[in-house]
Formats: sequence, C-alpha cells, structure tokens
Amino acid sequence: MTSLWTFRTSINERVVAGDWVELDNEQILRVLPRRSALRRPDPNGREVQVLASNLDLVLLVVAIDRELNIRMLERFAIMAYDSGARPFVILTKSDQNENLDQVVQETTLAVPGVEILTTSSLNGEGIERLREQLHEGVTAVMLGPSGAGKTSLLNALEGSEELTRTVSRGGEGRHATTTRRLYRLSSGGVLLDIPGIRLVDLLVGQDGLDETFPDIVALGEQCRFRDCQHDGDLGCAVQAAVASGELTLERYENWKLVHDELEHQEFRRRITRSPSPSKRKRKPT
Ligand SMILES: Nc1nc2c(ncn2[C@@H]2O[C@H](COP(=O)(O)OP(=O)(O)OP(=O)(O)O)[C@@H](O)[C@H]2O)c(=O)[nH]1
Ligand SMILES: [Mg+2]
Ligand SMILES: [Zn+2]
Repeated sequence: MTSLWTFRTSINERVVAGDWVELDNEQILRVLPRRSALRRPDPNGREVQVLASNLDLVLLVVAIDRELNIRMLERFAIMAYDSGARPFVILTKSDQNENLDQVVQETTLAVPGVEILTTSSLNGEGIERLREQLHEGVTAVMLGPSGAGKTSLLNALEGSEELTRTVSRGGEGRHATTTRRLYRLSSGGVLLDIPGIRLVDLLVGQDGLDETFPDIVALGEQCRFRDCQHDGDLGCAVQAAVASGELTLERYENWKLVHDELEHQEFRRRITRSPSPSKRKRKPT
C-alpha cells in the first residue's frame, strides 16, 4: 500500500519507520510531530539522519559470546537517551557465556539504571520476558552491531524465519539485514529490525551523555568550579574519585572520549555553519 502513497506537494520531510502521517486520498499531507526520534550522522558526516521515530523502547542488543564492549554499550545508551525513548539492554547469546552474573554486573556499572535482560534465541532464555516488554502500544527498535542476534530475537519471539547471518567467519562485515522493517508482534507491540550499526555511526548529545553517566554528573556537582572540565582542574571531584578508586579510570576515560567528541562536534558545527545552497543563491554578499 505504501507504494501508492505520494506526497501532496514536495513536503519538506522524509518519512521514516515509525512516523504517523496525515493522509488524504493516499497522498501524504504531512508527517505528524515525532514524540521521539533515533538519529545518527548522515554518511556524509554533516547532516543528521532519522533512523526511526515515535519509539518507546530502544533495545540495546549486544552479544555476550565474546568480551563485552563497554564503550559500544555506553554509546548505544547515549543514542537511546538522546532519542527520547527508554533504553533497555538485551545481552544475547547467553548460551555461549558461563559468567552471566559477572557480565550483568559489568553492564550495570556501564549503564546504571537501565534494565538488563539476558537472552538466548537458541534455548529460549529471556524470550518470554522480552515478549512482556513488547505489549500493545509499545514501539521498539533493536539497536546493535551486525551479528548481535537482532533478527534471531525477532524469529525467537515470533517463530518466524527472517534471514539471519549464518556465517561469522569470513562473512564479517556483511549484514544479514539490509533494510529497516517494522513487525507487528503477536504480543501486540511493534518491533523495528534495522541493519547493524557501527560505532562510528553513533551520534552523541549532551543529554544522553549526562543520562548515561549520572555518577560523573553527580560528582561534577562537587567540583570547586562550576565549569570544571574534569581535566586537571583545581578541586575536581571527578578526578579525586578516580584517584580514590570510587570511579574507575576506564569509565572516566570513556566519558572523556565522548565529552571531547561532543565539544569537537559543536566546534565543527560552529565553523561550518553556512547558509543552505538555495539561500546562498538568493543572498548577494
Ligand atoms: N549461540 C547463539 N547464536 C546466536 C543467538 N542469536 C543469534 N545467533 C547467531 O548469530 C548470528 C547473527 O545473528 P543475526 O540474528 O543475523 O544478527 P543481526 O543482529 O540481525 O545481524 P545484522 O542483520 O547483520 O545486523 C547468526 O549466525 C545466529 O545464528 C543466540 O542466542 N545464541
Ligand atoms: Mg538482522
Ligand atoms: Zn571536575
């Protein structure tokens, strides 16, 4: 049916998965305001692309058949918080990990306050609890690297047979899922399966950073200076916490990496902000 829809005039917006639109005779009049939107930098690096909208839940899907990638988890959490939806961690392939308690503990430290579920699409662990999250009225998206087991989760939930990646050796970097698709689940919710996301595709924002690192924000309130950069500043409570062992150096460094990247992004935006081509044409200088 979608293919029949056309845009009334050239409305100045692209429709993305999850959008509600106003229709008139199968013509899209407008895209209704989005209550949340998952964004990432456009491949050209300048613009921002909306991946999906009107989400309630962002499932951060990470496999634990290998060492946990904390940095990736944090980045995904930041992106989820920035979207306005609630993050929820799914640690997949639990059948391949014998230290579940430890992995869950590490995850809790990386994304404090976020619910965590371990699942296996092979033996069914956690699938029922995931289904409970995806009830009527809930729209969720799975965010995770290629091969994390996103499509397998969908198949486990629905008993479906959507294409998953069957090769891991030699097939590295190939995506099994190449398009975004919305699925209406038998549990009533809507689940969006999207191709794997790479770390470099992540967009970070200040709000998401603060929500992902509430411990550093709280410590920062005790710094001597309000604009403390937590980087060699006098009376810095964050660095004192690292010195005392209250905050791990790794977590501090991860925070700093994203923090510096944000500053860099803002700096670039300030110096590259130029009028759009159409405006430029009309405006003589
Ligand atoms: N042992 C085990 N393997 C799994 C599990 N879930 C998925 N896999 C395997 O992991 C591989 C990747 O699974 P997919 O579901 O295709 O991963 P994906 O996240 O959808 O990947 P992209 O579509 O490329 O983003 C496949 O070979 C699956 O069989 C699991 O719970 N346990
Ligand atoms: Mg897939
Ligand atoms: Zn400080």
